Amino acid sequence: MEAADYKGKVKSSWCPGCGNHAVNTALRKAMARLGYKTHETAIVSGIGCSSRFPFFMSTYGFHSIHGRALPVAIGLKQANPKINVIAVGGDGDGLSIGGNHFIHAGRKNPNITYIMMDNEIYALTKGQCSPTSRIGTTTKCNPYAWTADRINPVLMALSFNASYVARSYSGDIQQLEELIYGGLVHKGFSFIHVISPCVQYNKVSSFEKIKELVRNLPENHDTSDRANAMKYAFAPEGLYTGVFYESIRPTYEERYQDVISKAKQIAGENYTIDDVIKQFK
Ligand SMILES: Cc1ncc(C[n+]2csc(CCOP(=O)(O)OP(=O)(O)O)c2C)c(N)n1
Ligand code: SF4
Ligand SMILES: [Mg+2]
Repeated sequence: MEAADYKGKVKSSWCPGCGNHAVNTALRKAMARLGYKTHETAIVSGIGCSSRFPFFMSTYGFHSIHGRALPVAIGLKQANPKINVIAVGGDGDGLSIGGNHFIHAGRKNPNITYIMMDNEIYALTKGQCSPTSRIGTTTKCNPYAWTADRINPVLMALSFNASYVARSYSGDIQQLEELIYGGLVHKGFSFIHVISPCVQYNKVSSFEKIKELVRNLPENHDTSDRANAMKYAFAPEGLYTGVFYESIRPTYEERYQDVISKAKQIAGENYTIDDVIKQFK
């Protein structure tokens, strides 16, 4: 497979210059390196500009409802663990309405990849502030100033022990591809936070501004040291990019198989849902 083979029939509706184009290209390149088959891969999203992603791919896709990409993706993986499941969406989708799912996905460690395209705004609905908007930001909805502190998605993912945590930005497609590739081969919940500027509604966090802020994590950064990863995630001097943290522990699907095996031992191989219902009659 070539990266171009993963392009869907639907022509991208993202604005020219939108950061999400780079994320789409980087993901397709990483998938080509791994030889992913389109019929064995599903891209799951919520609602937002970024969540239109599945339409532009030739894999299976599920454009779910706002904030619900992760539960749908986890359910899909649990039902058929052979499928490569990639959840995608925006900062609003994953940190406002879907913030709760983000926390619990990390704890459960399903073997899926989650790519968050963070443009620090609700773009689809024409520019309201999001949990990552900078304090003082003005929009049509907040003509004077945005007043809430920001969520730091990398710090958040580290705090609930997501087992692969990385950050990149849409201006560095090579790094983006490497980090997404790392997330796809990782066994467990991989989270890639992508600073992905919206050229239409966010004039504050432009490509130029983000370029000034980003810097690579030091080459000797120990990715098994979660506390140190938190220090870099928290760093006030700039936006670090690279792999912050990686650890291996049993996945949700493996733990679930354990439960099934134990239940069969206790209740017997032929115990069915009808037997369960009988108990309540
Ligand atoms: C239940 C529900 N609440 C609110 C909305 C309206 N809505 C659609 S997209 C969106 C936010 C999109 O922001 P984000 O997830 O950051 O995606 P972006 O468009 O910035 O890529 C909102 C609030 C909705 N569709 N459904
Ligand atoms: S409105 Fe912003 S986020 Fe949406 S497609 Fe255009 S540039 Fe991208
Ligand atoms: Mg957004």
